[in-house]
Amino acid sequence: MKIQQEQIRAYNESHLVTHKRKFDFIASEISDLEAIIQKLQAFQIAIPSWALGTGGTRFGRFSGPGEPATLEQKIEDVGLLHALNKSSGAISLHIPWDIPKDTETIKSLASSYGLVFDAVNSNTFQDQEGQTHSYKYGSLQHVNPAVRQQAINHNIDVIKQGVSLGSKALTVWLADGSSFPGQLNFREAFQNTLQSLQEIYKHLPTDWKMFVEYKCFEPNFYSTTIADWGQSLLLANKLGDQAYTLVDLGHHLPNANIEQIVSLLLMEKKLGGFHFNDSKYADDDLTAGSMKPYQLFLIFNELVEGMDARGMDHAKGLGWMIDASHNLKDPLVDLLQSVEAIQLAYAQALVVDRQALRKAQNSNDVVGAQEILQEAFRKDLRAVVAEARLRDGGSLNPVAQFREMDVRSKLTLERGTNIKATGL
Ligand code: AOS
Ligand code: ZN
Ligand code: ZN
Repeated sequence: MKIQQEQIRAYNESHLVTHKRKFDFIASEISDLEAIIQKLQAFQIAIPSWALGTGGTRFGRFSGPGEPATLEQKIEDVGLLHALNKSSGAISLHIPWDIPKDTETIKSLASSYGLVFDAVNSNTFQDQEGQTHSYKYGSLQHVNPAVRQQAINHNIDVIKQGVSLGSKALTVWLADGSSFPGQLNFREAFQNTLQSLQEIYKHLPTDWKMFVEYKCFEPNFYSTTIADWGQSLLLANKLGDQAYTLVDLGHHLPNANIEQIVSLLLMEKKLGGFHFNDSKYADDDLTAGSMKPYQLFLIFNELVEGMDARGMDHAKGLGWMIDASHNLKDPLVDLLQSVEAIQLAYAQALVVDRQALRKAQNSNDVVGAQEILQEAFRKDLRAVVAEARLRDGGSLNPVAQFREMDVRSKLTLERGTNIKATGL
């Protein structure tokens, strides 16, 4: 199904008076609001193809109705999100969960919804049917060179698929590591991983990036071979200018200061991008901003500050992606909530009085600095984000409109129930 522009216009029409009242109020409090709205309009966040169906946990999976079963339907789903929020204009594919049979048809389907293809993701954390070697004991780190070669070949294949789709980046996330002390020679595992990545790197087109994702634990419980930003940065530095660190917000040990990590990676020109999500415990993959909205704001505060300092285009400089898993909520509604939360954090970071903050920092005014940040964080900027959407032809309230239109029931009528989407 497609959401018609007329349906969005009609919805907005009936909510315009309330919106205007809220917007005019907040507008009177913010200087250079027009520039902020334009930045919000330009900002796009990629939707992961694996988050469009119900993920499940290791204890079970409860299918949701009307889930997408094919790549075409996943693209249709992202098209629905983008029609409503005008900020989800890209999709990130996971191969081999998504294999485009006919790239040209897939590309034109995507562009009919105004979508492009963001980073492609390789998968060497599962065995695929017909595969010669198993990844049970790792992939790019494996003690057996033949297994490493198989994983390298897969990544090269993913790059090729990505090139034909118009992607510009490869995201490598490895489950490689060990679950018991003594199982692995850390140094050898790291060096094998580096050499394997170097081989893959040679096959990157010159206008491509390689994102090296890190994760502190899981599925391995003793060591992960790329466990933290230090290890990822070490690899990215050794690989070269096209390699970057990817920060997934859920991949840190408890209470890690992610905003500081972000700031330093940006300083080193090694921040590739994000997998946005939120968590209470570990890699919970919950809705962005649902647990620690202040942290999300502080991360954006560093991004705006660091990118402005280097004259980077906020909208284009990094890979902005969501990585989420849904068990309870409708995946599409949850993704709308995530995008909204990310945009809100970005908007809040844009209204920080940077000059005053610099002044407070340089005069060791601890209270002043805190007040400046919290002043921005506590502003209700929802109407500003809504205004940016409105100007782009999106819905004033994507979540409410999705529910009001009962989009899921319509998808269920078309697709049926009890579908197992490929992927998580
Ligand atoms: C896994 O924990 C990572 O977040 C990866 O980004 C992974 O590829 C993605 O979650 C899909 O499995
Ligand atoms: Zn991730
Ligand atoms: Zn993860």
